[in-house]
Amino acid sequence: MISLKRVVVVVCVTLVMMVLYSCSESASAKDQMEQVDEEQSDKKEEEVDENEDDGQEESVSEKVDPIIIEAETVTPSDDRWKLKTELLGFSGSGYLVWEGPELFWKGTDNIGKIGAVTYDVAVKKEGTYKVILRTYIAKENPEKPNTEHNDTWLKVVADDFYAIRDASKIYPKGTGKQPNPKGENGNGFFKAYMNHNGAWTEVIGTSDHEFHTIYASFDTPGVYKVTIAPRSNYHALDYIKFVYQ
Ligand SMILES: [Ca+2]
Repeated sequence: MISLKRVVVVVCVTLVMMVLYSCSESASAKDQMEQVDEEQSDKKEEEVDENEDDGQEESVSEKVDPIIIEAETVTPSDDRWKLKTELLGFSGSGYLVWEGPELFWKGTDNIGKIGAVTYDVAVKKEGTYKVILRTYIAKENPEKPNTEHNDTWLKVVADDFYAIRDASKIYPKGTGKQPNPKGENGNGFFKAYMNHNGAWTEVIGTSDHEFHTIYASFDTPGVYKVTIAPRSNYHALDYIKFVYQ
């Protein structure tokens, strides 16, 4: 006859084994779930890493920030340049407007000799940059709303300073290079003009009736000079911008 004590021992041992097996199975299932979670997590991290890699590659090899020089950061020596803030939408702390006489210099050799303002341009990466002026026709002319008060003399001291329209490449007189633009130019200055009334615009080009886009190329990083000088009066200048090509 089996003693009660023996029955109790057997039952207890059986129960302990069942609990242990259950725990083992549970632990195993938990391990598997954790493994799945880790794999999914790893996959997500890989996806994130790939995205980050894409961004880093672009930022290192492709992205060169535009260089922006606010016109008002230099105080012109000629006080006929006025610092203004009336035309909303300007950048920085304002813009410059020439309120002296118009200086077209037709048939003379005086381009850039009155009212010139020179700025430093810090070029961190060598290469070619599109040169833009952000400007505004700041005086209404109902008969010629887009072709008056719309140009400024512009010179960049660079390894190459030129303008392009399709296959045409031109240089300002005074650089020793040809061909030259149509209309006035000289002493290394282009006539930089736009034809957009009523808004700030970054569109700027040169050569009369055959708009050429202006570029400057720098062979090495360094600090270069860009000079603007008044041509039309009331051609408001917000900033000069160099856009890496
Ligand atoms: Ca400005």
